[in-house]
Amino acid sequence: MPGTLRFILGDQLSRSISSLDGLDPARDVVVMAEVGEEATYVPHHRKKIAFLFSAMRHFADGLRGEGIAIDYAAFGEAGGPVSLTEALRRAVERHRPERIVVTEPGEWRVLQAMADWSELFGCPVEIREDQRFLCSTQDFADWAEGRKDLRMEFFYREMRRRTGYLMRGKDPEGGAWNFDKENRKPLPETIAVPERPRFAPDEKTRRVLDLVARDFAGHFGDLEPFDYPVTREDALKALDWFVENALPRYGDYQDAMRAGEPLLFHSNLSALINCGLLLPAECCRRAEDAFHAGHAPLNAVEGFIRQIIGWREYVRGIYWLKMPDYAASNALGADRPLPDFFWTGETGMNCLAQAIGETRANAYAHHIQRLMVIGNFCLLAGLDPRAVQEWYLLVYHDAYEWVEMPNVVGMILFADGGLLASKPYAASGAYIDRMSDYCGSCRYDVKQRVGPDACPFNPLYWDFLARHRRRFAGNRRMAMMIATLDRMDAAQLAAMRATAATFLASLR
Ligand code: FAD
Ligand code: DLZ
Ligand code: SF4
Repeated sequence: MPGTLRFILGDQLSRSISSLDGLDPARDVVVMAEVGEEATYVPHHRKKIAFLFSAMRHFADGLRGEGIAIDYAAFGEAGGPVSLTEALRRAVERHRPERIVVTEPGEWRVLQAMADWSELFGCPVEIREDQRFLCSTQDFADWAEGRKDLRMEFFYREMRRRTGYLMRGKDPEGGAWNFDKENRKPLPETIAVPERPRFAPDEKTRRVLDLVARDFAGHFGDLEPFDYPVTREDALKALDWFVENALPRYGDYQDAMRAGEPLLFHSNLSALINCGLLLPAECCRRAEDAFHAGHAPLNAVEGFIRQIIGWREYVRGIYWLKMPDYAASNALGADRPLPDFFWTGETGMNCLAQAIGETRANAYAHHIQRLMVIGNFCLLAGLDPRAVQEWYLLVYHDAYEWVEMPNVVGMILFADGGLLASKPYAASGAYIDRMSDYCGSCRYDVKQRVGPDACPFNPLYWDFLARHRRRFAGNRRMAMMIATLDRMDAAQLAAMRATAATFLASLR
């Protein structure tokens, strides 16, 4: 008797995924497919493709080990499917199921494709909620309904109450919801960064690395060395390592940067959470336990939990609330193409060379590098939001549109006109100098604002404010900066704007 086809996407690698609920091993078949369309709709970083293909293969083998029938299309098999829809069509032909079950996808374009599946295959398709998220898209829409202000902080408090993390009855642990002010320390030279565990590729991963080297040679980024976890077991080890070794200092140095240290005290768990090898709830619970055991301080644990039940859930809510129009947002009318150095990392600006170089090498940069170095540059230089979205979506191992787009459109570019951020995250070189050791070995001088040796962030910052003065004049959170701009000597401002123009004209 025909059973149910259960289609699992590459970022749905959780044993508890809703599409596997009620699976009958005697009748059902799980379908998974490595397809060119997903790997190339943007040309993803080679490490990201290798990570996902390998994690998919390990996950499928885990299910096989439970006696579950798997229909798995490996990439590059002769006549293999090129798209998710094509993969499913072939599986339907092979198995003639009575229905198809999927979990809602992370991207709007894939949900659009799913909407056609039932008619296309002549078979009922059930799209189930993704219960790995702690707030459903409907709950988010209900929360947003009728609110003028959709700030993350209000949403986050609701989520703390709802999950009970770090709560003492009705009150937040420590008497405050947010310890962000305690999470902005520069990292003193005397503090060493702990060595990370490396997960050496097994045979299965080696085969995937060969495949990616052969078939995705033109894609961005270094493939080797590859040492990221690809199994649930290793993902749990990575979580344990983080909680034990890095979480205690995560809070204090969350915003810090140091040359040659891509991870500092960050978790590097985002790709594991986003593809399903770790669940957001279990990461929060482990961090909370570390707080109660006296192993990690409140500013660290609150900061970590806020990123996950606050920012992560919030950006997903915004994405589904505002798509499809959100993708085209461009409130500041930015249109400059991406400079070449976004691909090569070759620029005299040491902070950008470090952040982009590490992105190339690792498919990873931590939040402050993404936000205050690369993002800040994109904002001040007026880079085209569509090009910036595509870049962030393809270069990071944790990038899917639901999380990348609001961070780019709303957080770094202010392209949604202030829906997500109450003011643009714009900063001059002084911020980067305070939070990093990058400036000391830069060819530019962070103290100068005019001329060929001036740190480009300085003239770009004032040029940005001057360009958008009218828009920001009414924003109370920008009042101080606008007042400083207005007090500035006209000749000095003109000289800075000329320096900015010369710099921008030099970008290729
Ligand atoms: P940690 O600092 O250890 O944080 C813990 C966890 O919190 C992360 O693993 C992640 O799951 C979550 N988190 C933290 N900040 C955010 C945030 N702003 N939005 C959503 N989740 C968050 N994150 C992605 O997962 N995918 C993306 O494609 C992505 N694109 C980004 C683009 C830009 C322009 C910016 C500014 C941020 C982006 N982020 C993205 C958020 C954040 O930078 C990464 O989640 C983080 O750097 C991942 O490293 P980590 O696991 O070491 O994070
Ligand atoms: C990112 C990605 C890549 C590179 N490859 C595949 C794939 O071959 N098969 C698959 O099922 N999923 C892949 N993914 C993840 C999808 O792009 C992701 O599921 C959608 O973007 C929806 O979030
Ligand atoms: Fe970056 Fe300016 Fe510092 Fe150079 S001087 S590292 S460009 S902030």
